[in-house]
Amino acid sequence: MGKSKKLFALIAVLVVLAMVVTGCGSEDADSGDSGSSSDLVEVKIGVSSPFTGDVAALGLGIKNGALLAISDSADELADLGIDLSAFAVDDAADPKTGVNAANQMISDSDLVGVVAHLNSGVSIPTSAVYNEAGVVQVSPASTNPQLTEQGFDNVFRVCTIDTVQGSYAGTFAYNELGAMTAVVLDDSTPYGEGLAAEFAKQFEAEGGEILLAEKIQLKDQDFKALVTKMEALNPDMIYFGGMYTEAGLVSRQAKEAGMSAPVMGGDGLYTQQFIEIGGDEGDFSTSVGLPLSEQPKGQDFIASFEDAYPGETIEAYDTYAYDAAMVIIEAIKTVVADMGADEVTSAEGKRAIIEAVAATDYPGVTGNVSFDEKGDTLNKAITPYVVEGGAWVPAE
Ligand code: ABU
Repeated sequence: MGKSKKLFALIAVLVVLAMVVTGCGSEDADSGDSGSSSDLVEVKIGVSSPFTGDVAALGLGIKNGALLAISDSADELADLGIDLSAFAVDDAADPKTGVNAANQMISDSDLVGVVAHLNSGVSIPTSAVYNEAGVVQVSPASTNPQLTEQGFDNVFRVCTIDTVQGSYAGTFAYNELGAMTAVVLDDSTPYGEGLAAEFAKQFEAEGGEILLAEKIQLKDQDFKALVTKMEALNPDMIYFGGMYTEAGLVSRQAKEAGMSAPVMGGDGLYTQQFIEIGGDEGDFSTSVGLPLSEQPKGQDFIASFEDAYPGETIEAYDTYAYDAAMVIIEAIKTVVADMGADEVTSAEGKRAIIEAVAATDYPGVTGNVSFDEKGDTLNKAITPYVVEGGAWVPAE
């Protein structure tokens, strides 16, 4: 697709989507520019993540990435007889809202797969809905191991898991940062609890000492009592299992109280928003995969993204959402070749899409995408980052 044509198509998608999301909450959004679609088979890919709320920066990035992939592929799919569009629904990072979003998407018989969700606490309960409906779920960002341990053969993810990320962080904190003691906090979500536990296990295995382990709750804002408790223990590090809003507030309030220990967390902190909220110079995070500039097709993605979303920031999971959508799109192409366009939205076609995704061997933006028998990516790269000069930079 030519540059201006692609931009026009994407703008059309976003206009429809904006009307829909700000209006009744969700609807399908035509993302193709294939002219008359009356002779084409309508096929939809669901996209669901938080478009609103405390973690919307990462969630909107997922929407951006997935819609870009759908827009980039619309012409090629039209040539194959498919009118490809997105069905985007806000999950608000909330399990119940997420299950409603999943039910809303699967009620459309044209839907053949979903790029969903950001939060493990949403991906895990919704996976049963997608499994029952026989549609493929590819999460770009949910890293809790439980998601792919339920025996659902339709569930995949293009991000690695928190056993990999948490143990990497434990070793990095002890061996590379020289932290001997840590306070470990988590936000009581499946992601936060799991990541913090993996960090603590590895940190202790390396020889580190956990001085205190505490839970906070999502939307907590006042951490003064917790900071007083942490300050008395004088830890070398505060490890935070959770997302950037609460982590940024913990960092700010700890520094305001005079603590020098850096905050470190996982991919949930890897956004400029963490720094805007209160993350400080010398704080650390890990995130899955390689830095964007080192991703195999990262430069191409940056160029496409800047065309499509001028002035917007590329967030941690945009390229993962792009690859998640492309994996589904590649599977649709396989099914068209094997069964014909008319069969793509049949139960057999949707089953064949699941099987094609399981067999994925795709050179994505983030690297080669392929899955193990559980549906987890074989790309297990983790990168550490540090806040330096007011931005996250690789810490290696
Ligand atoms: N992996 C970061 C996004 C949060 C989650 O997995 O719940």
